[in-house]
Amino acid sequence: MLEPIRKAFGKAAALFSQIKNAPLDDIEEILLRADVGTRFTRILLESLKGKRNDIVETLKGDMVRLLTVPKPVETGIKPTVVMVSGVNGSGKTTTIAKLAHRCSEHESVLLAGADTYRDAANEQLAVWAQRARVEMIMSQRGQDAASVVFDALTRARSQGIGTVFVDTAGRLHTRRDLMDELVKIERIIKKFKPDGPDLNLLTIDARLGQNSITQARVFSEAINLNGLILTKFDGTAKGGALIPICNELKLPVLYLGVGEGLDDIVVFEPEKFVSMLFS
Ligand SMILES: Nc1nc2c(ncn2[C@@H]2O[C@H](COP(=O)(O)OP(=O)(O)O)[C@@H](O)[C@H]2O)c(=O)[nH]1
Ligand SMILES: [Mg+2]
Repeated sequence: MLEPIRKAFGKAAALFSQIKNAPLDDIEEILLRADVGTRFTRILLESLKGKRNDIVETLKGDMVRLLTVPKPVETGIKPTVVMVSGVNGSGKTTTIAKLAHRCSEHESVLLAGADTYRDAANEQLAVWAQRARVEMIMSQRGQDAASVVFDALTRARSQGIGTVFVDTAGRLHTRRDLMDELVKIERIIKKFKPDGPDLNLLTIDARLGQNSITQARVFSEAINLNGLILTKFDGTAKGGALIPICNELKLPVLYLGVGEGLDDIVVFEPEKFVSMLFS
């Protein structure tokens, strides 16, 4: 894999690579330190009992199995709609810029700036839109977020745009009004796409590890999420937390954010991920 990605995995890999030749007690401690969590550490250790030689291979196989959650199937009906939610600072806007940049290599892209809550949110997205060379629908602070999405989808349909990315305001589960706004945005999207957004994604700061699960659950109860993006994977050793996160939420991890630049995102593939952890 590419050097920057190898570097991004550095901290997590430094931990997992110690597993080779380690006794079971040490493996347990390493898994816990990697934030695999007690439940899944127990599951993983169970199948290592009595094994001598193929410990790493067994563990890798089990981890791949635990990280494999079916991914959403896109309908192919244009425009493809990608909605991104998550708490403040979890990396929504940056992630949209990265995905839009990738996507714009093969089709037209429109960004909907539906974060109408925070000052300067639109300006930030606009800077990214320029860098990624994609179109954007701006909004005013305080404007109805759902109406921005409506405008974006109307324009996308009339202009035959390939993919629309919807950037939303960061919110905490304590803010009921903001959670309601997400539900409303989802409803507007359903007027254009009866099944809802093709990708309904939640960004999670990987540095939070398992602590992100409670927060994430509030989102998954309000809207129909179908995928996760773990951001800021660079600079965390908590790579093991992906196992409890995707299993507790029953959602696949689709991408990992590995830096602040436009190209710093990788498609999540369980086999590759696990082999990077042990490299
Ligand atoms: N190191 C690192 N920083 C990231 C990543 N994704 C986002 N960030 C940073 O996290 C901060 C918040 O990101 P932003 O996209 O504004 O979050 P939002 O509030 O959810 O829209 C910014 O400083 C980003 O540069 C990532 O994958 N790695
Ligand atoms: Mg933002």
